[in-house]
Amino acid sequence: MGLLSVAPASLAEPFLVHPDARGVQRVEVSLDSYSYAPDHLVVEAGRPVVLILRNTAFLVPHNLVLADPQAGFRVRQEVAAGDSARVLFTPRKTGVFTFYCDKKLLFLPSHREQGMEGRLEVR
Ligand SMILES: [Cu+2]
Repeated sequence: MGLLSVAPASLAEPFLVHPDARGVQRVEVSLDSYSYAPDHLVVEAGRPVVLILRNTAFLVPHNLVLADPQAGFRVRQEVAAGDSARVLFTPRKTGVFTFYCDKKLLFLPSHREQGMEGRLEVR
């Protein structure tokens, strides 16, 4: 186990989401405790994006919050442990936007504070 190393999430390659034949940019994102994979998505502005969120954690509910109404996002999607959910939006503005999980148990740091954060890069 000690010999295997995994790159920290923040060093992962940006994941380029390619539009399908209908122009939809569909990507599956895994939610685990406490990370997203991939955690750096690159999409094009003006085309619909579909995020398929899969919570692969054991027992721990997670969510994805991506809020910037001017840019076309007003996402707040809960995903129960072992469950999946689908989110659809069309980014209108280019830029780099942060998404995160705001779950938190009393007295414990939030999931975001434990590293559950990612970036949506709109080109
Ligand atoms: Cu979480």
